[in-house]
Amino acid sequence: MRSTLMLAVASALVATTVASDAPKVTGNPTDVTYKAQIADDNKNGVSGFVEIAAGPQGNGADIKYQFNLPAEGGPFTFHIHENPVNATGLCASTGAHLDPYNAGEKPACDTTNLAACQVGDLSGKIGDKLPSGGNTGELDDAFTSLVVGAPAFIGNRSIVVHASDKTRIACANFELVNSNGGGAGSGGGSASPTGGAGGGGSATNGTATRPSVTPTATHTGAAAVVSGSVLGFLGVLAVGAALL
Ligand SMILES: *[C@@H]1O[C@H](CO)[C@@H](O)[C@H](O)[C@H]1NC(C)=O
Ligand SMILES: *[C@@H]1O[C@H](CO)[C@@H](O)[C@H](O)[C@H]1NC(C)=O
Ligand SMILES: *[C@@H]1O[C@H](CO)[C@@H](O)[C@H](O)[C@H]1NC(C)=O
Ligand SMILES: [Cu+2]
Repeated sequence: MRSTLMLAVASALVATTVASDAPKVTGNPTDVTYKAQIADDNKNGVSGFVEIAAGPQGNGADIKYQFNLPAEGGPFTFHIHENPVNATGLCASTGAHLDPYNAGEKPACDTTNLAACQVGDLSGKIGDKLPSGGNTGELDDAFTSLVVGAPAFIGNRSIVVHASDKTRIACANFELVNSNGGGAGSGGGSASPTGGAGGGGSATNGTATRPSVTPTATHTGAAAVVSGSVLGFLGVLAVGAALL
């Protein structure tokens, strides 16, 4: 009987997370840039960054990435995850992929129908996993928001790089690196940190010292989603039990 109740509650839950296409974003502010810079001391040999600014006339976003990836463990994927890295520096703290429209991980992102992909599935949208070594690229994405408060807003979230077994091998929080033509002032000079990524992000105002990232967690985005739903499920069960 209990399992019947659980089934009923489970199907009710499933019904509440219907996927919808991501809407195209307009009105992105053209004077802000967010950057997620992998810390210099990454223990898995990952370096690089992802930088996001508005697309033309504020339509969509221009996503630039540059990674140097380790010899082993590839090919690699990278995503925008929904939460920032917390004070522990553990990439596990970033939660699941940014997926405000509930695309889910299955079916995999289809590059001919990007609106149906998880907003944060950047390597899925690119259509290729990244090989070892240097990777530089750019993605014009219609669905990424730079508007604070929007469901697909990325400014308070993070980038996670995964090995082929989905281990989270690097992560970094997005930070505002340019705003409102503060322009000539801080930061501009470091737009393309080449090679050694020296200096440790001293360009950012007041945010240069982030917790060092120690990505030891091995659970995947899928696992994070599952545990999230299980928690929700338990919550509903508790409510259900209380009603009975
Ligand atoms: C940070 O996230 C980790 C991994 O999810 C979690 O174990 C830890 O309790 C969190 N710490 C804080 C301070 O939120
Ligand atoms: C990030 O911002 C979005 C939109 O403003 C908000 O819905 C979300 O709760 C925020 N997430 C975190 C972890 O602060
Ligand atoms: C950093 O930015 C804050 C507001 O964003 C400002 O109050 C502060 O003076 C800035 N600090 C430096 C060192 O520029
Ligand atoms: Cu991910």
